[in-house]
Order: sequence, then structure tokens, then C-alpha cells
Amino acid sequence: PFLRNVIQNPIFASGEATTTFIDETPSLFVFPETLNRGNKMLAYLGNTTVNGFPGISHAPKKFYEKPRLPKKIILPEKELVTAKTILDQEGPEAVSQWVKQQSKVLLTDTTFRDAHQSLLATRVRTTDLLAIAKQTQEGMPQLFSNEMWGGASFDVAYRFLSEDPWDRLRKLRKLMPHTLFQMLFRGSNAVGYQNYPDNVLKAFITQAAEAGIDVFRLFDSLNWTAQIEKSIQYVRDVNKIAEAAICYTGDVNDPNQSKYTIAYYKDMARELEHMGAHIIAIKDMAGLLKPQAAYRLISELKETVSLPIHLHTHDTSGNGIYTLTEAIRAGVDIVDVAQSALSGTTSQPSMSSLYYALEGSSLAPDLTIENVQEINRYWEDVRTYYDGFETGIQTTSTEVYRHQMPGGQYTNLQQQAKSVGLEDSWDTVKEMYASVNQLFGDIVKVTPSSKVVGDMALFMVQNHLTEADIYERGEDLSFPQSVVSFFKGDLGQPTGGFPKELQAIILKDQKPLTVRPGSLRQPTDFKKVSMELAEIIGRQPSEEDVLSYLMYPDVFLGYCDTFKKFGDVTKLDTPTFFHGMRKGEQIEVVIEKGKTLIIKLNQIGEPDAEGMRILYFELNGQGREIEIKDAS
Ligand code: 3PY
Ligand code: ZN
Repeated sequence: PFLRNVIQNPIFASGEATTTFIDETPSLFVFPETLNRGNKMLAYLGNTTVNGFPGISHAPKKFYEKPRLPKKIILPEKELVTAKTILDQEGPEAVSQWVKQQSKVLLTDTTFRDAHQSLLATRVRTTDLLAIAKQTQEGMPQLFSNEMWGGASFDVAYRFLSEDPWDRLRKLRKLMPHTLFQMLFRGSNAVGYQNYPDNVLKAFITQAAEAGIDVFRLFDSLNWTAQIEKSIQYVRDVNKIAEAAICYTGDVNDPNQSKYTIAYYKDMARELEHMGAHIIAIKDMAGLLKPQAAYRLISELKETVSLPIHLHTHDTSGNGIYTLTEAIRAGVDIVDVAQSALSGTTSQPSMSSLYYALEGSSLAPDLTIENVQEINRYWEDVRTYYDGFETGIQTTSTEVYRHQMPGGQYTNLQQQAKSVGLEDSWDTVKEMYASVNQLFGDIVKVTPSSKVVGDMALFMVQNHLTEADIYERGEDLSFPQSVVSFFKGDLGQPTGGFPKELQAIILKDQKPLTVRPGSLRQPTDFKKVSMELAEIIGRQPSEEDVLSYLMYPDVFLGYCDTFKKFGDVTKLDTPTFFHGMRKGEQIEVVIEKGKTLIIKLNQIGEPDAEGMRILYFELNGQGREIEIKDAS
């Protein structure tokens, strides 16, 4: 192809090529396959430049400085033994023992997953994680783990970022071989919103372990342990760490609390220990665990089980650091924190704030705080790339103690309310969310059960329904699909069972399940699914593709279509990915080692009668015109 490029070059053909011809003519090195990739990239850039990125307002691209990377990372005097080394060499039980032997509290950094899930709609891209991965490992070798996968990050990667989450995992794994990687796994719902057959759960866990996950935080959205049991076993089967989670709701110190009492949490912890968990997590997804309740809960759990306790909370109320400090005083083994630039409000409390809150005391976590500050600067800068996805929540709010909405759901439901014309009734929706929770018998609310409560709250506000109306006129009402499915038992059984009268009203003549839905599912025939998928996408899918397709068929196929159309857009820098290019701007895109596309946007044409614009690009020195439909 190089010779063909030379021969076809007009300067070469005219005989005017001099000795610097090759150096000065980069287009000679653009080969057909690269050109094809280049053209796809131009199609993406053209479209984003003209039409913007879905979900954020279409504003001119700002000028960004390169994010500040750490200037200096202080390395420990002698290499530390990390939890990852212990897992790889001695297995998960040894990690469990090691954690318990530590005199200081250990930390999990959630910056790569829950922090941006809670603050930036999970939109942080792989490229921005990779750029700080190595320094994160070097600068914070004392961390227990880095939470970097699962939860909403799996489908958001495919759906909104045109990225393969498995690829993210593998690339980070390469750069951070000495750090435990942690993921959030929704029990029987894996990384989706519905129940999957047991063999799909097993295959997913096995594949995730193979791709790099070490710690699986396993929870059930109704705290029904039957739905976590199998997953614990599957994690044990691959010799990884099964961190079984208890979702925290209510308030253990509320004298009126009759369901989610200290005894309830202790019983559940015992059960999970019995099922083979290596660590017990308290998953306080809404940030309801108040400081004194934290002290009490952790103290009592430490006396109840012999496993390490890992606390996850959200700082929505503003009490996060105080809650963590009290938990640490009570002997909690590991706590979740985030880099301060991505901490606070609906995210986790700040790592450095916790450090300084405890500095000088025997409780302070072991950190090289200078490194943490250096790494945090990077996040201060990178966060500005994502300003289109900021939630708009600028302050703490103790209202959460009342409505109990998980951090991740708050702005989602707000959007949902807006989309059905209820933007002025947001306070009413929040109140209704609390009422629906009571109507449903006070349930655990976390993905996906939280969605059911949210859907019902919107339905009731939209249709001006009260609780009494539901009982009186329920027979004639057509309830949201998620609500019917919940009362059928598709998500499992809530603590204390379903309110029977309401269940009958909602289900009408359908019969509810009383057993684990997964126990009724036929095992998935992976070969058959693989063949079906190959037919649709026109290539042999990997095992990872098959699993993703099983979790999210439409989303995965949408991703494959986008990839065919635009190629690998993960190679673009983030401002360009979200905002396209400015007129006159030149960018360089490394599509693979040694292959760079130099792209310049010279002119944006006016739209014709059909709204088509011509964008005049240069791709490695060669003019390229791309026609884009202006959708505005
Ligand atoms: C998720 O399931 O995505 C969560 O983060 C729940 O808290
Ligand atoms: Zn969380």
C-alpha cells in the first residue's frame, strides 16, 4: 500500500518530489484499512460537531488544559505486601485473615466506579481512567482495593460511551497488577435489572474473574440471602473474594424501628458468614447510616461474626466522615472513600478528609497523603470534562433520611419526573417515594427495587392517586410493569413478605412466585446464543460478548452497530468525544501503536435545503469532505 500511495501521489506523479518528499507527505503512510478507520472517525467527529452528544446541551467546545498528572509520586521505602499479592499467592481466606490483623483501617477507593456513578451519571471514560491508573497504584499501595467495575458502569459503557466494559477491565488490569480490583454485582441480577439463570451468573463471575476482578461485592436488592448464596459459591469456585453485602435501610437507633433492627442485621450477617462469605459489607447505598448508629452496628457485628467488615456509605447528608469515623472507632476493617474531587454529596466521603480527620490518632489510615493530593489534582481537572453530566446537586441534604432514595437514583428519578411533565412536583414525588415505601411494607431500596418504588411514586403523582385510591380503585388501575413484576416476585421476596391485600390488587388474577425466580429458569444454552449472536453481528462473538448480549441484548447490539459505523471512538480524547471539533482545530488520534490520525477541521458548510452540511476535514494531509445531517 505504501508504494501505491507513492505512485498515486500527484507530486510524485508530476516528477516534483524532492528528497524530503517522504518526510513531508504523511498521507503516504495512510493505508486503506487505516483510511477506512479514519473515515469512520471523521463520521463520528462530523456528527458530534454538528449535532452534539446525546444527553448534554450542544454548546461550543471549551478550551481545556491538559489535566495535571502527578509530578512526583513518593514510593514506599520497601515494597509493601498488598492485599492483591496475598490473594494471588495464598487465596481469599488468607486475605480475610490479613485484613483482620491490620491495626489500621483499610480503604477502598471508589473513584473509578461509584463516585462517578453517583456524581457524573457514570460517564467517566476508560481513557481518563487509564491515564491515572499507574500512578493510582504506585501512589496508594496501601489501599485494600480499587472499586472500578460493575453496578451501572457496565451498561453505561456500552449504551452511552460506545465502550466495551470488558476491555476497560483488561486494560486497567494490565496497568495495575498489584491492586485488588473490586466490582459491584447485583446478586441474581448480575449487572442487569432482572433475574438471570444460575449458569449465566456463574459464567459471568468466572469470566469477570478471568478478566481481572478479585473482590465481588454481592448484594440482593431486597436483602433476600437466597439470591446471594449461589453467587458466593461461584466466587469461591474461582478462588476470588466473596464480599457479601447487607443493604442498610431505616435507622437501627430509631425506637419505632421494628423491621430493620440490630437483630435483623446480625442475623443476616450470620447467614452470609454461614454461606461462605469472606467479608461482610454494609452497603449503605442511600447514606442513611447515622454516626451513632454506625458505632452501634459495627460494634455489634464485630461481636457477631468472625469476618472482616467493610463499610460503604454515601455522603448525601453531609455526615459521611463522621459516620466513617464512628465506624472506625467501633473497629470496622475497611471503608469506602473517593478522591476528594469526586467525593461528597451523593458520592462517597473524601479519602483525604478522612485522613486529616484522624491524623495523629491511632485510627488514621495508612496513606502517603502527598500522593493522594497529587492524584486528586488530576481528578479536579478531569471532572471539568464531564460538566454536562453534573447532577446539579451542589449541597448536602438531610432530607435523604426521610425519602431514603439511593444517591444514584435521585437525579435519575428527577429526570424521569421531568420527562413526564412533573418537574414542578419534585418535592411531591420525593414525599410520595417515602409513602410508596411504606405502602409496599418498607422495603430495601437499591437497584433494581428502588426503581419499582420510583416508578410507582411517579405513577401515583401523575394520576393524582392517594394510598386510599389504590385500595379502593386498584382493581381498575393499570400499574407500571415494574410494579406488577415486583409483586409477582420476579425480584425475589422482601423481608416480611409482600403486603397481601395490595399484592392481590396489583396482580389481579396473576399468581405470585414464592420461590427464587432463578430456580425456575432453564439454564441458558450458551452455544445456541452464541450462534444466534454470530448471525446478527456477522462475526464470531467472544464469551464476553455473549454474556453482555445476555445481560442487555438491545444495548449490546446497539453498541455493535455504533462500532461498525464509527469504529473505535474510545481513542478520542474526552472533550472531543463529547463536543466534536472546533473550526480550524487539529487533533491527533493514536488508533494503535505507531498509527496516528492527524485530523483537521477546516470548514463547516451551511446546511442545504435538506439540512445536510459538508464538513471539510484533512486526514493526514488529505482533504476529506463529510456530509452530515444537521438534526437541529
Ligand atoms: C448499583 O447497583 O449500580 C449501585 O450502585 C447500587 O447502589
Ligand atoms: Zn454506592
